Amino acid sequence: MGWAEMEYKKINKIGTDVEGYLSVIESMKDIPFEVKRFYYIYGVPKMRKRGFHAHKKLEQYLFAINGKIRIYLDDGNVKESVLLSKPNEGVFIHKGVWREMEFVEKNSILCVLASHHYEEDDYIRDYDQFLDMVCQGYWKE
Ligand code: T46
Repeated sequence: MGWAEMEYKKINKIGTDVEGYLSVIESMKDIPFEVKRFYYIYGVPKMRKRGFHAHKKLEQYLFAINGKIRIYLDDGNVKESVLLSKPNEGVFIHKGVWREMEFVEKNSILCVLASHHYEEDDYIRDYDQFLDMVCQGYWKE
């Protein structure tokens, strides 16, 4: 199991096939940050990719409430992918990770819990700039 898959996280699932299920995610319990923003991405054509960026400080938890979405992650050294295919599984993405999201099935819906409000200045949308920042140790603690 690689680093990206280690960030793969099952969400609890309460209920049965008879009455249906309820899943819950609580800040600072199930995910290691206070949620400041929630957004969702939908209506994306099949096999279309989005993302192509990293974040300076933003941390996020992604889950597919419907359909199948492959998340490609790259920390500048290691590349991995995780398929989100159930409403009760998600992936935590640290700051400093390049991401691409491929909408494998039509009608897939990607939900995102985010640690900060929207700031365009937090985005690194140039891959070479991202690699330079990794080399310079921008995200080293
Ligand atoms: C990420 C992946 C998983 C806003 O105005 N407010 C927001 O909160 C967001 C997220 C986006 N926007 C605007 C900015 C762009 O004009 O919506 C437009 C589409 O955003 P973007 O091209 O960044 O969308 P994705 O799907 O490539 O990336 C999004 C998030 O932006 C990003 O933080 O990690 O989902």
